[in-house]
Amino acid sequence: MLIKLPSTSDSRESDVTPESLYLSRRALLGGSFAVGAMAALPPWANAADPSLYADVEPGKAPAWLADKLAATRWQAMTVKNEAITPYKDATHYNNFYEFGTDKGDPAKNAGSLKTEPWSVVIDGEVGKPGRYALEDFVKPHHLEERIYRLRCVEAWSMVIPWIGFPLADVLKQVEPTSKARYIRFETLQDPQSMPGQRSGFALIDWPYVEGLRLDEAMHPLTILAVGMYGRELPNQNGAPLRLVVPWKYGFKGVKSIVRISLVSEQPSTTWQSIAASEYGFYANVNPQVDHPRWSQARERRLPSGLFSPNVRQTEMFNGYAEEVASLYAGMDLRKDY
Ligand SMILES: Nc1nc2c(c(=O)[nH]1)N[C@H]1C(S)=C(S)[C@@H](COP(=O)(O)O)O[C@H]1N2
Ligand SMILES: [Mo]
Repeated sequence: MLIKLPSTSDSRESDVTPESLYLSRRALLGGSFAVGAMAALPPWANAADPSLYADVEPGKAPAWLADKLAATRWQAMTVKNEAITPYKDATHYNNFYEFGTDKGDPAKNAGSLKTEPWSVVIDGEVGKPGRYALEDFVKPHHLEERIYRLRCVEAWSMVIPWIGFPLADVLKQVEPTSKARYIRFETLQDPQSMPGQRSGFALIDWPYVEGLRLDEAMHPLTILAVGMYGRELPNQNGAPLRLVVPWKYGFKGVKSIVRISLVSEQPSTTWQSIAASEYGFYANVNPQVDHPRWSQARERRLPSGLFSPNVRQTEMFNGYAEEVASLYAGMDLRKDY
């Protein structure tokens, strides 16, 4: 993203799912389910059937995950009056530089990522450090569907139905010490399966690292995702475990996590260390603070094409200001971008 300006999309117009179509599909589905605690549910949101996502490629989750996915609390949170981005776009327009820098590269190349077995290390300032098999790591948590906006710093956006659980639930279990003030995440480093780590794209000092302040990590909107569109995560979207922080630019959402460390100092993160003047640690979506090379006031909502660019105003904190603005009370968001 350092080297690319926002460009017109390579998505096809035929991919467009008009919102009216999506909503009517939804209205056809009956049933009832528990009301989400975080947001009032829209009247059509009474369905709990992942088959409502059109054109989703069937997944092949391991049995333990398939069982958990089936028991997801659907639409625990949603986005009102905005269509979900078609699965095709969400899985073929990606940033995952470990698999190449073109938007289509991750879909083409991420098949080489081996997600089983997978383990996650928890270390640093915690009472209960350890290495967990993914199954044991996910097992204690009830999965929820969280439909969130995703706003990339490159000024495009999507609406994605993630499936995951609050990061706060994990943190409470591992018992951060009083010295823990930040959390640091690391992506897998495996040049054998990740061609981008072998290539000459030397800007990135692998592995990809991201971080949050502890209160941001504990916020109920912050989740670890294991699925999307009713199925497990496709490799190109960060299987088998990725971070989703909906009020921040997409690059905070580190993929294919192998290590979570509680630390006392603000970690040095991948994009910040490449270009600190362009990509900050906070990276809160903010239409008033432009990127040095382009405006952040607007965004292209995918799918978008030359003839229907689908441009919309970017919202403060990506539309989650009511929930998260208090985390930044008294801070100068121009300085702490
Ligand atoms: N490990 C890793 N995580 C990453 C990236 C990456 O290149 N490597 N790209 C980030 C960026 S810039 C964005 S916008 C989102 C894109 O997520 P998506 O492809 O699932 O839409 O992933 C983020 N997580
Ligand atoms: Mo991004």
